[in-house]
Amino acid sequence: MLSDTNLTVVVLGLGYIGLPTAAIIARTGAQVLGVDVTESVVETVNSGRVHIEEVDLDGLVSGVVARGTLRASTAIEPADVFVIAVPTPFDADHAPNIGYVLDAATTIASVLKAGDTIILESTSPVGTTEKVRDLLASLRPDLRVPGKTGDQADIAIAYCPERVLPGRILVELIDNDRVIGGITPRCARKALTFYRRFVRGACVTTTARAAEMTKLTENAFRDVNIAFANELSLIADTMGVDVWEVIRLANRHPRVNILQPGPGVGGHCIAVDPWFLVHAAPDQTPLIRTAREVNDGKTDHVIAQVAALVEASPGATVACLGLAFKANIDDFRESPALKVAEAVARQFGDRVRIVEPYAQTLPTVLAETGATLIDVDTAIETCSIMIVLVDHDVFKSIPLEERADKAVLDTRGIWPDQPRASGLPVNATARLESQRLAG
Ligand code: SAJ
Repeated sequence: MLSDTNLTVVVLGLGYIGLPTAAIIARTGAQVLGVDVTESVVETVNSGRVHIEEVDLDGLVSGVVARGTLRASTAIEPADVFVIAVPTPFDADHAPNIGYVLDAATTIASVLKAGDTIILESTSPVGTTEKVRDLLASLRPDLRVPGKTGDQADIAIAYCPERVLPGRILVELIDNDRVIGGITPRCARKALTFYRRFVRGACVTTTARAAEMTKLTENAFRDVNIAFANELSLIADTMGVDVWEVIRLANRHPRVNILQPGPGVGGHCIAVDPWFLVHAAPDQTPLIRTAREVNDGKTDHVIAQVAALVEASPGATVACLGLAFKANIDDFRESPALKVAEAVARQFGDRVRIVEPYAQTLPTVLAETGATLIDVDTAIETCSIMIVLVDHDVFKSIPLEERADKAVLDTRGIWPDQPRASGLPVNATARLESQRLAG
């Protein structure tokens, strides 16, 4: 890994990817400025603290801020390298919204100079990096942009998607292989030099369009495979078979590797990015679209299962275990657990208790439903129905004797030993004793 303490870097967007990336680059000795539109984020970072939960990030940020290699601001400054790590959400019709990327490029244009490198990391529809190039060309006609003027260009522009897993971001930012797509091969080589400062994994160069599609492909692959597992869980319910056992057994085949069913797919990537492909090629994406629908449909299916369970036990209190989109993180974006909890709380109000060790208060959507936030011990003491929505370690460790008499809907398969009642979906592992529960 190379180091050059004279290098100046601006990272635009201090979120789940931008802040860890900025901190890791700052650790190499480069002078890093993190730019964010939210004043409170800038203040938090400048005081050496973090606004997001991620393993070891707090120590790293406080260290580089104390050393003076990381600062934050709402205003951009000139730099050698600009890294764009802003959100790319989708609109109501699933059309990708690259407005924040184009805003970031506009901001960069105001300080851009010959010799600079611009790297887009945000998950983006194919062609976005070229749009950034075109925007910069129109805003800065004094600079020669790549791919428009033969081999000669004053700036380099590349696309390099992140592929880190929340909870392992600092490790994976360094160890994962990176795909670096240049507008031209020269742009790719320029970006490669930058990533070699802090990436231990292989850095593979390609075109910007191929790199953009690679990122979308990775997440669509995962979504389609989770949809397969979720579809299996519905089939297994119909057949009266334990889906987790079937998957465990099928995975003993040397070339079968089925993922896990759950209450649906959440997070800001896998539940979102496949739509970028569907939107761009609607006639060529029946499989990817169906996978999205299967995974979203699984959430509706779980909501109906929970409603049936709660309705069958008048007066019983129900604990929803978890709101996060996956285990052991505090991220609730696109979370199927949150959607289930919200639907159940809207229907059953103050009979609903929420257990989420990663939340200090209830999210707004739950705040006025009558549901309350309690800890796991109180849930064990007071709730006769338990809905497992997230496989947090703290839930996995609840022994059978503390839950044997509960009616359980385990959407994550964390309690394979839970006794179950006849008449309920086998994969709900639910034990329904409505008379006693009602009492
Ligand atoms: N899930 C299942 N069953 C599984 C695996 C996951 O239901 O077998 C669910 C999770 O519970 C969660 C959702 O899918 O709701 C997504 O979780 P995840 O762990 O698959 O992915 P993310 O969103 O945390 O991170 C993903 C990763 N992408 C891939 O694995 C292809 C990560 O490497 C990417 O960097 C990240 O998306 C991103 O930013 O795109």
